[in-house]
Amino acid sequence: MPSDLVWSKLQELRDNALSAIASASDENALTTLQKKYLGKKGEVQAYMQHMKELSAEERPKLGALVNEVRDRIEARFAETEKKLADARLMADLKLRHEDLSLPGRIPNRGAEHPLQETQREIEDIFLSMGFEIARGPQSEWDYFNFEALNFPADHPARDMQDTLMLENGSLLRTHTSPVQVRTMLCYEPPIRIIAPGTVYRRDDDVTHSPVFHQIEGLHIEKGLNLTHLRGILQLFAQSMFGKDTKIRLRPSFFPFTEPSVEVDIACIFCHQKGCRMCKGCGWIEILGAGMVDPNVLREGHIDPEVWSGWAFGVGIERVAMLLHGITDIRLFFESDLRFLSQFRV
Ligand code: 2U9
Repeated sequence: MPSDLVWSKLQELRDNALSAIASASDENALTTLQKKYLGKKGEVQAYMQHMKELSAEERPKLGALVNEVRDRIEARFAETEKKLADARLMADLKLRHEDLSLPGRIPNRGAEHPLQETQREIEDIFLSMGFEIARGPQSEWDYFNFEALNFPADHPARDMQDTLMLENGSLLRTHTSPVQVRTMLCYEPPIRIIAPGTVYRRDDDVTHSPVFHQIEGLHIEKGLNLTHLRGILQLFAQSMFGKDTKIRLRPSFFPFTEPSVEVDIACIFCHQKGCRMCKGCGWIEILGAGMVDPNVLREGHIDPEVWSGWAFGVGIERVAMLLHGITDIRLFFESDLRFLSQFRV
């Protein structure tokens, strides 16, 4: 074929192909056309056959022209493919009666429960000071919950009025302290742990729930005294309630600590001017603590002549109630979205 004829035939092929592709009615027709024009045995490729009929200087020109025609056809395929896909989507949407001009439905966003958030914040403070998290069972033996913790046999907490007993002779732990007893028995000192978890007591009013949550801490090391306890609890109170928070230690009594203290923070609501939250006295109780009783260390196979320890216990609900100004503990357990959605960040 003379070269002029090759050029014009090739251009004709290009124009035919471009208009055939543009008017393809669906994706199947498009596949057929793709094979017809761009397949290995397709019409564009066939022009390469004419190479040998051409002179040496015409050959690269034909090559370039064939490439250009193929690129144009490929581009038209891509455009048409997208046009057909969009049209199919629109048709589908029409069939499903979807109106894209309607405003979207915003899904309900979840959030961390305020108790979970408070627990995590307390954990983070102690983790940053080198404490590790320890956990244990919620059904416990009397030994780990009371006996090892120096509770006398006739202590009222051991009574069924105060503790939920299970049928197999075990009980629902009334504090997370059994976790510390188990840790002392399993690990050599020094020990630096916090024990967060659910605990159970026969209590039910606006500030007490039969199921609540605690974090207890235990630090056993040589030479510890009440000033170490005070320092750590001061840091805890400042991290939790603000860097200017003052604390105060008052003498108290727990069977497992000697001496025992109750720890107050200067009222975060009235700054000690006196209000309903601090009952006018300027201080709010947040936790109990003390030096671990030598009897308790001995139960944990730790020699009180060599090691000393301090411990504390804090109610997570109590901290969360103070942080958010909540006066009824039951709100935490009712799963009412009007309450919970207020904590979304
Ligand atoms: C071991 C030794 C000592 C943990 C302690 C308290 C004081 C305390 C209460 C706070 C509010 C319980 O949730 S609450 O009602 N806890 O006052 N807890 S010292 O002492 C321990 C624990 C384990 C082996």
